[in-house]
Amino acid sequence: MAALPSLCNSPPPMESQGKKGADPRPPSNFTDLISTLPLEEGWAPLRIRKYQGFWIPERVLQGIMDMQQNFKARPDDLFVLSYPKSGTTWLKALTYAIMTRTQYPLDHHPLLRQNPHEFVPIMGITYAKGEASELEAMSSPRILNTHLPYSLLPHAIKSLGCKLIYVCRDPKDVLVSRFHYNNRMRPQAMEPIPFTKAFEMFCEGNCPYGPIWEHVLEYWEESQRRPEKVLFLKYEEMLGDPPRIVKRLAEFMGCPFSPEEEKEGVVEEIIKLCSFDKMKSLEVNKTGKLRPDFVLTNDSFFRKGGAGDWRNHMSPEMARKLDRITEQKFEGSGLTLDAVDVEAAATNGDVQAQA
Ligand code: PPS
Repeated sequence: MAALPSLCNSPPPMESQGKKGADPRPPSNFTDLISTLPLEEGWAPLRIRKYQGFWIPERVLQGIMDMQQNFKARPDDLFVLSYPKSGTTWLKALTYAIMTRTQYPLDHHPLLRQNPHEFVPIMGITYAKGEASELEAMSSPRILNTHLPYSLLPHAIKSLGCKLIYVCRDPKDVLVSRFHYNNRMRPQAMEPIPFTKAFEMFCEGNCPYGPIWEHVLEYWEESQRRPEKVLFLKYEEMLGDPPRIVKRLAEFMGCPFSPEEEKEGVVEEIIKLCSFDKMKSLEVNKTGKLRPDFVLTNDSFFRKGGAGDWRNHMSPEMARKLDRITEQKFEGSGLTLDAVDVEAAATNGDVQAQA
């Protein structure tokens, strides 16, 4: 296999990175400010607070404020960004597999033993835990993740011109995914959130990291301004043509597939390794947990996959209402969410994530 450019040569997996345990630096104290921010409790057990225009989970807010002030970006950092439940886990697996493809045989890859979130840390949570030193201990090039909108990213990420990859998804499926994920977080004694209530909160923008439309638009506009630095992907396009997206990702990351790799089927191997069915079937993703204190097991990241599950949750009127909001918000931006493709595929049943 041909030698790869530097970005793809040397990222060690998280398993060998950094020390475990709390950061000796005390996290900055922002609690007074946080208690004054507007609060939404409808997604209990999550509490979300409106901070700089977006609803951020309270449990990570202090970490995010700390990160905004103190995160030290490196020019070769790569960021995986998304509105939650839009395909983050998949994109993490793909970028990590692409970047490390010459270090590990794909049939013995670390992604077969650990969840993708372990290789691409969620920065806000790391800061909230007081473990920022773990990020500093990672060797370059790092792949890092946050659900923050573009306007709330630490300034250094923008000023250093780091590469950003954003994935968006049909808001109707994002809502359905969030609805199930959130209900799994609830203790048994708590009634599930009724879907109609989740729908209302989502439409109002009162949803973790919402409003979704502003979140998506900020990255879309930045991708139009700086296409060489910001890659904007759609989950439905990833489902529709994984080889094209995987090649596009590798090019953007600075480590395109060589003709030999393409001939050897490396692209297809990566797609298979990161596919929904493969990831869901792995023991670590059936029973494992990201951290002992995390309430959910890893299987909560692999629910159903695919596009169109909103049909099983929403009336046509609800879907039309949500689509209308999306159209109005995106009007004039040049962004569409390929409703036609999804519609067409949905008439033949849901579009399923590839095996
Ligand atoms: S999170 O919690 O924000 O990181 O969640 P996120 O990964 O963004 O979104 C979860 C949804 O993505 C689906 N998923 C996948 N789809 C296709 N291929 C792969 N490999 C994959 N991995 C996860 C997952 O099933 C969630 O969607 P729903 O609709 O709930 O099934």
